[in-house]
Amino acid sequence: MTKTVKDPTAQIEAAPTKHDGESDTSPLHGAPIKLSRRSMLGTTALAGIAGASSGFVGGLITSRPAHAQSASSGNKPEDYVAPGQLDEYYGIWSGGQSGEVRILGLPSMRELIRIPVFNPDFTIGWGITNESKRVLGKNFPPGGDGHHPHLSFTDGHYDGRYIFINDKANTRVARIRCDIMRTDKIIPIPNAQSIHGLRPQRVPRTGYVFCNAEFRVPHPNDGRDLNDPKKYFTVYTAINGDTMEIAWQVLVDGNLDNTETDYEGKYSAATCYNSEDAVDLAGMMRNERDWVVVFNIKRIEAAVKAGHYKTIGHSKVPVVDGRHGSKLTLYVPVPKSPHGINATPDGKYVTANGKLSPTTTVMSWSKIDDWFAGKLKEPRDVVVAEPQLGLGPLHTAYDGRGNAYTTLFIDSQIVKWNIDDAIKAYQGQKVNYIRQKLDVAYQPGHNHTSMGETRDADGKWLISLNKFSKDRFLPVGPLHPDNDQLIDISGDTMKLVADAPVYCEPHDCTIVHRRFLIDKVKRKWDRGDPFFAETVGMAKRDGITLEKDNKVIRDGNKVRVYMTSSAPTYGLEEFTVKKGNEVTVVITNVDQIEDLTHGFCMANYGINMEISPQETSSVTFVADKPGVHWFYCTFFCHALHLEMRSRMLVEA
Ligand code: K7E
Ligand code: CUA
Repeated sequence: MTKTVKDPTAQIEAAPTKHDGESDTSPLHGAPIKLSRRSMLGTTALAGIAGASSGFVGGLITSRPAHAQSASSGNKPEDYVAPGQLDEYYGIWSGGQSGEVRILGLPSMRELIRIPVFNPDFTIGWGITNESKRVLGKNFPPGGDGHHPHLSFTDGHYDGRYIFINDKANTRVARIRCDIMRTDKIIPIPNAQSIHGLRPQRVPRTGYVFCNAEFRVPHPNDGRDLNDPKKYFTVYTAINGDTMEIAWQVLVDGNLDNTETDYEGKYSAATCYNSEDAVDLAGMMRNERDWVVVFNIKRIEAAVKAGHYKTIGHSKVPVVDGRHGSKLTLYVPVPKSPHGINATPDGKYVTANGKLSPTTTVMSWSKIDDWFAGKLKEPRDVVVAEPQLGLGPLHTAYDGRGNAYTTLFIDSQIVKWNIDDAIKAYQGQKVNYIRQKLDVAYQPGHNHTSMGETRDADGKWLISLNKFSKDRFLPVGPLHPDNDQLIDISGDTMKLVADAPVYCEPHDCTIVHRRFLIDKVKRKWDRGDPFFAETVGMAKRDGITLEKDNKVIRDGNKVRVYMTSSAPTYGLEEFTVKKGNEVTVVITNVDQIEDLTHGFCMANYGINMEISPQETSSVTFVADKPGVHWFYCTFFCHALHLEMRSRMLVEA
């Protein structure tokens, strides 16, 4: 992954946002706030914006020339990581429509590895090996649309156990083990369509993994009520992160978009952009306010325990009713089609970003406590600020020093603002809460600060995940890469440091200081690893010791071929099967040396797999082509790597 040097176009716009004299009193809450002309877009204007085909993006972006000048001053750029040096941070990147997760090093932005999750991958044989098929399931769809990768927590800190990610395309949630950086569970979510928002419980630990079903559908969705949208619903889901079983679901009003959890283990919350229950674009934008749904975890658990739930269709998952009027939920009206929802690392607040409103709504967790305790009258009483930030606020990240950084999709900027000052302004004080606006290239969706979704927010780096790169890179055809920009936020002003093109479309990422992961990551496999335990069990039943035996077991039409790999040879120089045999090849890499990976590719059989040091990998196929088939090692492992090959003889 390449990067460019400092961007001299990085602009610091004089704070605050200009108020150009239009003085509407905000219709959105009681506190009178002067809104600029640009502030509230009417539905008509929004419809124009939402019409992607209208080319609004091209219209709104001022195309800047690429500045590929070198850092001739001799100063090392802030993101410089010398050859042989390790990055300070791991970046956990969603791979978007690729269905994978990518691990980057920060600040260098070097891509380190890819973790296939919902997608087949020929490099390691994901979707080919038996071990990966056990994770993917038998008839796995060809891919997935991952948006939100998040690590597991213990007491609000990353604990280095798991990464969880959603699949919007096929309504699933996956878990990746951090120690081997490999997907170990994928589960479908019942009673739902299109899992979008996802967040692991922070406190006391993960615990639950909360996820949002975005699309409203009939329940059960089996052909009934097809054209009766009033009978469509969606659900909020809590997964047990340890077992990857579904704990419970909550029926909600409206749809669900993004979700977030608190720092006390009491609540989670989700944004809703379609309170109208509409099935068309104009309808979904009709209301000036949609809402944030807050879920009271203890009350939901109690309701499930007391049996106050139903089940839907064939699913046995308890579904409690959290629609309007329920004691389990709180619906906070929030302008307008809110999208990203992000808790502050001090544990006090959660912000919902307006998307179609220039505002972000700041809610207080302790006021949410008060509301559930019956001490507040109106749901809006939990709101403590609603700063006006700019056009198209989507996601907010924090530096742990009281500042927030919100992406402005339409303005193509990141706005830095101060939370306490925004609260004072909401109370009527004359304070300027905007600290800086920085142009990004172009149209940011998510952003993320280093450690910013944990108690350990360190305020060093900010990533802006931009949806468009336009002119920033060499042209590579009509499909452009996205542009992830690295921004130094350690000082008083944000400084753009690097451009990093990425294959589309990583919606989201997390930035983890290496101290939380580096010692958890294994450099070679344990022979007892559960990832291939089932294969080990099969070998045991065949009387095979995987680490030393090279043997062919014939079992009717089934043939099991066990062999070792040790640079530069396989344990067997040949094996013979009959046409039509179902062949399982099991290879154990007995090499002990770190990084000494072998591969197994069967020529003309569409098979490749990786076998890293001390790993056992297996693959099953039907020997349907008679003749000589060489199998060879695909990972360069030795000076005689090309010679690391043997034969499968298939008798006609
Ligand atoms: Cu904003 Cu799917 Cu997180 Cu995209 S979502 S940007
Ligand atoms: Cu083994 Cu190349």
